[in-house]
Amino acid sequence: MLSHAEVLSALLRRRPGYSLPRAFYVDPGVYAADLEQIFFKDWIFACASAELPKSGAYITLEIGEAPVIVVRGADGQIRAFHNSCRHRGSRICSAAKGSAPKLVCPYHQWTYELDGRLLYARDMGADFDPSAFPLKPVHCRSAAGLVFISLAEVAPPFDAFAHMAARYVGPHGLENTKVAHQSTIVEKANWKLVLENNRECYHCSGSHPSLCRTFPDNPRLVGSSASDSAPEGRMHIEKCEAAGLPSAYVIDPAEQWRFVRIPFLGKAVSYTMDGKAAVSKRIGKIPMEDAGTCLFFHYPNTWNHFLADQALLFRVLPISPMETQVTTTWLVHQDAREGEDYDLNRLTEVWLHTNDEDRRIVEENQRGILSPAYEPGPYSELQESGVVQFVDWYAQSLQRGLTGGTRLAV
Ligand code: 3BY
Ligand code: FES
Ligand code: FE
Repeated sequence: MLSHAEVLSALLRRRPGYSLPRAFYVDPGVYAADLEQIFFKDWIFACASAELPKSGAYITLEIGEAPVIVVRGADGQIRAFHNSCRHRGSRICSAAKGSAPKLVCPYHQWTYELDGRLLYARDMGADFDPSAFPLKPVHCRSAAGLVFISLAEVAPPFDAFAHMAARYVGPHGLENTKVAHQSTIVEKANWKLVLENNRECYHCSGSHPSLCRTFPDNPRLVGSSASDSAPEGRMHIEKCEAAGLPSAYVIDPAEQWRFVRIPFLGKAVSYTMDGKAAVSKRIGKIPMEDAGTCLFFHYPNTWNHFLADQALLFRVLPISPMETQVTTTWLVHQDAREGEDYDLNRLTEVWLHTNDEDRRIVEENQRGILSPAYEPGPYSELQESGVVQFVDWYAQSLQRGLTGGTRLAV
């Protein structure tokens, strides 16, 4: 297990433009540094606000070993708390999601309001002051219906991102959607292999027959940068912007997040086997069926697709150095009726296949990296510039964290 100093030294010695040395994908010391410097500090995508439709609706997630509960209060506000009772520390909610009028600890029934205040604790004596034992809050912000949390003492800035999310995602009206389906899988691979795989389509033609019916695997379209985009991408952006939909490639100055709207192949309008819409009711205020897909990532743990008829949200959470949980959520208009406005199988089949294909790919990637023969290999400049961008962001973030805040050039 590498020490922090050894992780830093390995970072400084890495070869840019090449995959990372083995330790970054397998070592518990690197994993601990990833959690401490990235997952415990940054904004982490938790859920859609549509997953918490009413007061008392909650979801739980674990960031490393930190269990968190995200819950909608009686006042409609979404808040996040450490999912650890102020009595003797028991987890309060164990289900992945649910609904409860109060948060009741299963151990000795200490009972909390949805805003975290301790309401009731039996037989604690006359001088017991419940107000001294509220649930510990976790920073929680929503942007265009996407809920992010941060375990940092002082949360990083959020406003610039929220502003851009309002422009690009706002028109998709996520607040007026509902969950049509959610799938959670565990991939036996380091979380960075899951992200790296997502940031390229070099593998798409060889692995994703269903996705490739509608999704262009042209690297100049997939939105790695603004400058070298393909003509059909530029035309699509012009058409959508003229219709009032922000679509041009935009990336955070720190390169943590990016938005861009790209077209589907040919006449396709959605991720279905025949390319036709999966849901007859469009979401939000999308003015046309062929708006393509708005691609959004926010490191370290989410990428998303916003279409005219659905939104697809992906949440990545590390479980251990070589295990990662991936949750996919399909959102459709809240008034869309299953069986009438959409068929669940048609809506989900392409990405259920694609996720399983990606799981196999990254698991094989992990197995091969465990080989004593593994050494970092070169990324394709044309096909894998998105991977280079992610790995550089990761290296800078980790380096900054390990050196106490100084951002060093990669
Ligand atoms: O999931 C993504 O965002 C991209 C598009 C399809 C596969 N992957 C490269
Ligand atoms: Fe929660 Fe005792 S640990 S009530
Ligand atoms: Fe893939």
